[in-house]
Amino acid sequence: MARISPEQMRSLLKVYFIAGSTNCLQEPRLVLEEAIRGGISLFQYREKGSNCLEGMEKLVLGKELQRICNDNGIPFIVNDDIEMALELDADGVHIGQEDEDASEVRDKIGDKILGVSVHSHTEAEKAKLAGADYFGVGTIFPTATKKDTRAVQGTALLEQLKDFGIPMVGIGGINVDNAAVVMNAGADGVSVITAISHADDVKEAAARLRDIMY
Ligand code: TZP
Ligand code: MG
Repeated sequence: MARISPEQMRSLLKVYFIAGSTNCLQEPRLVLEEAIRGGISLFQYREKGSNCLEGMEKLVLGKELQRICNDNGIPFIVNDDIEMALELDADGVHIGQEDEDASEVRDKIGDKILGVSVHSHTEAEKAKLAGADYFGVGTIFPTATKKDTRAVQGTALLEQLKDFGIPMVGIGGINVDNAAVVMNAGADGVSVITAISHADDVKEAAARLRDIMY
């Protein structure tokens, strides 16, 4: 398989749902199925936080969520855990600045999708050189989901990184009320945890985000 094209990547980033067991108010499989019915374009398995699954349990849930994605034609991305991504033969990985070096990760995963979180022009330059397929840009708005986030930076960095020509997705506190602001600043899509996983109606929440993106 060849590397994903920027055009394909941009369309996958539109409604990028990220979740693990600790984010979901209902059974994670049900949440993912509903989110897919609502129209998400990409899914990231991010098993983090207190009481998150580890070891075999983490792997088993990953396999189940991956199967749901595969059955529905939604690419499955793994957060941080390169070993697990390789073991599952996931479609890609997403790493932050505190994780393994992006160039090394690119070497390990071959042509799989590589997403890198960036918080500055310098980090973006490095990620581009390492072969990132997309940038995760944030934290855009305040969020309660990730306790160790960098400073909230609004949409300014999205504007600054447009010229890199690398597909970009915004992250952090994004919901139906502010998603359009993120898109207007130059993002190709929005990545959300709470806006979908905590919604009373998960399918409708995903569908409403999708409506904004298209
Ligand atoms: N990285 C920066 S903010 C964030 C991550 C993983 C959490 C986003 O979660 P939410 O609930 O969509 O604000
Ligand atoms: Mg990470």
